[in-house]
Amino acid sequence: MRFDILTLFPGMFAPLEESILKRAQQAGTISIGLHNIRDWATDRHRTADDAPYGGGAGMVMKAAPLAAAIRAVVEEAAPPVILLSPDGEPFTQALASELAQQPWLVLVCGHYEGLDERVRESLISREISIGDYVLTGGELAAMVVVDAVARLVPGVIDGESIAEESHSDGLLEYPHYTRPAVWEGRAVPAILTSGHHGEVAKWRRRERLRRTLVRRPDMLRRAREQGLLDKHDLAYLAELGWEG
Ligand code: 4FV
Repeated sequence: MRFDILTLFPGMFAPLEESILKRAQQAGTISIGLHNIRDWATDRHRTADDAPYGGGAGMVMKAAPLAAAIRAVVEEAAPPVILLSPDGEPFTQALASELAQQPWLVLVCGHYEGLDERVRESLISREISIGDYVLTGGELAAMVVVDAVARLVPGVIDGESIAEESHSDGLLEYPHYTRPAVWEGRAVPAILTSGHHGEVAKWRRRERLRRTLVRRPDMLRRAREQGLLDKHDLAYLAELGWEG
């Protein structure tokens, strides 16, 4: 899978050169291209932003350099051109899974007050928000999207660890433990050292239900509506006092 990122601050993307994403790039499973929008500014000062028409604080990213950058990167193809912005559709695990089916994504990082609306209208095919708060720029949001999508690309991390993780199937994750068996007087739940794999799986499912009930009851309602809870789940949740 290919990611192309358009930004005024290509130096902000070092986190994508570490750990799992670094290995995935070395293996050729994913590739990431960084493009400095300012390289497409044609004036002597390479200006990529200007004062807003109608007045007001802050600066707006100029249409021409950004449009030229997008057209240069997508060439004749038509990959999704995604703007990271607080006005976009909420980014979720489901959306990450959908995007991971794409062979190529182009991500546009806004900065300052945002982009000239005419670029948005003419060249942006989708807008995604990573949360209802305002960042100084779309760069961190772009890295969040690349990280969450790239790890779902087959071969980047082993499928088993994706299967039962939070949000993968509407529930939060079960708790994890590793050696030592007792740490500061806190013991690992005995079931996990019992060797009864069936019982361990049952315990983990119940932990996922209990934690989701305590922390995100909204997700439980959605999981039930989506038919993700079986009769054992519903019986256990009733035991926990869940009225549904
Ligand atoms: C953002 C978000 C975000 C808004 C103005 C960049 C900033 C500046 N992007 N999810 N929340 N972007 O706050 O994606 O241009």
